[in-house]
Amino acid sequence: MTTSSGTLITVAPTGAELAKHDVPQLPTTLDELVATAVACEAAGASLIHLHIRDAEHRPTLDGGYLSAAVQALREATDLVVQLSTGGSVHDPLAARLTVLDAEPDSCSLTCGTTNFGDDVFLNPWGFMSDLYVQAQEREVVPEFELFDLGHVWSLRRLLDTHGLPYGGKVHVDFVTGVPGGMPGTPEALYAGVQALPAEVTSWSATGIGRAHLPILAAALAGGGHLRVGMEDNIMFARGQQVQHNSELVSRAAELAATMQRPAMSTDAARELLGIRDRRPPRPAR
Ligand code: KMH
Ligand code: ZN
Repeated sequence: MTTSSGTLITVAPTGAELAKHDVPQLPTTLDELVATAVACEAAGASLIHLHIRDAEHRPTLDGGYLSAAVQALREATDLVVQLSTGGSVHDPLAARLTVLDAEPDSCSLTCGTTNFGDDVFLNPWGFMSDLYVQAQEREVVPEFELFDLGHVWSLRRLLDTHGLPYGGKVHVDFVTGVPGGMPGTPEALYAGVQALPAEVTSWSATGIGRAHLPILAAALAGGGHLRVGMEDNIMFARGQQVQHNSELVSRAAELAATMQRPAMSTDAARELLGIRDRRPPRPAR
């Protein structure tokens, strides 16, 4: 794994856990998502990790909603569009596999079951394996979500069993600080980084809640990339809620620039991740 000169900034704007009535500024409608994506791209994001909500703002895996979002974001931005296959803890495994029908550029692939607060986020081997193979067949690049150290070994098993993902790159994202997963500490993050298989070409990290800033700083210091967004953290500072995802992206981009690894372009992100270019032809913006 070589340390990249730029920083991939992923924005995860919505997630499946927060309720719109609790956090009204959470982008849940298609118009809000598109406006968020445009602002976050301008602020330095190159990849968007998407959970989609229905007309009642509830998490949905409905193919119509997912396809509409993928298409709208491709038309409005150059961002790499990644759909969550994790969904919400209540989504059945079979429905989570259908996410690929919406033809995203990338999909999340969590490498193991984890306790998730009072719930269980289910990712048995058979599901991971099916998702991996279907993503290969559909030329969708998986991002391996590692919530715990043991997930690194499940990634090893996926690579040994099925070979490299489509595009030949292996990008992982450490999701730290979920109650039940690895703690959001630099020590835990670096233990995971040190255990990564040699095939891994890049890694990013995010810290849930209070772990947001320590993990952001540790990821930058350790040569990793960044994920930010209201899916993971809604506090910008003590007593100050995030009003727009772009605030988090801007701050991450400023820190990355200070660390001499400025936010990378969407083209550089596509190359880093081995993404097939599905962008529609259009006049230069
Ligand atoms: N909502 C969590 C249960 C993913 O997007 O792949 C799972 C999650 C991971 O957010
Ligand atoms: Zn997610």
